[in-house]
Amino acid sequence: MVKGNWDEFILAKTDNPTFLWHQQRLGKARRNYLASLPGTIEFHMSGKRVRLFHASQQGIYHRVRMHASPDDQLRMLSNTDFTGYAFEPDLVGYGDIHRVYLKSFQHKILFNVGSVGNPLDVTQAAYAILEGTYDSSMESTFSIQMIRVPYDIELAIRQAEDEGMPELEPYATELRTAQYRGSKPPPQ
Ligand SMILES: [Mn+2]
Repeated sequence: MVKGNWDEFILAKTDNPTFLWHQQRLGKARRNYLASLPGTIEFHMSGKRVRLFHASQQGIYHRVRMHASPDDQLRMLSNTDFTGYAFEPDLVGYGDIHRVYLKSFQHKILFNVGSVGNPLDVTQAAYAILEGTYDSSMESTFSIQMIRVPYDIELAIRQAEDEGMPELEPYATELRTAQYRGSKPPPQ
């Protein structure tokens, strides 16, 4: 697991009743766990150098969208003070935007794993599986699977309602429509 923007937001000292509700629900042990998460994870797999982070090479709050310029997307594979300079990734995987995509560049790949609990492209949970020889610098077969899983969205909404989760309506609408509460309808 890597640290995301909400993992940090949710830990901040606050008077906001929604944040306080979530902090209380998480409890101390989980909050400590979130605070301990790394910003990046790096490993070799089948001869590829893989880096994972939440939002971008700049940090957990710097967002790079699916339709960002190719230059901005290619920069996702560069090194910064946030990523450190010891590793030069061939592949970068990230989250943050809740939309699945994969983009190939010369010798490099950028992919987004989407979101399990709040997908904003298709109303199905999303995740990726990287398959290859872990911790190996030797070139061999490698794959990235993008997986979509239909699930009982109405049950998830009912459970949140039963627990008294604040701001239920926008959450329910996001789960039902895969459309972010802050965004305009997508172009047809
Ligand atoms: Mn995020």
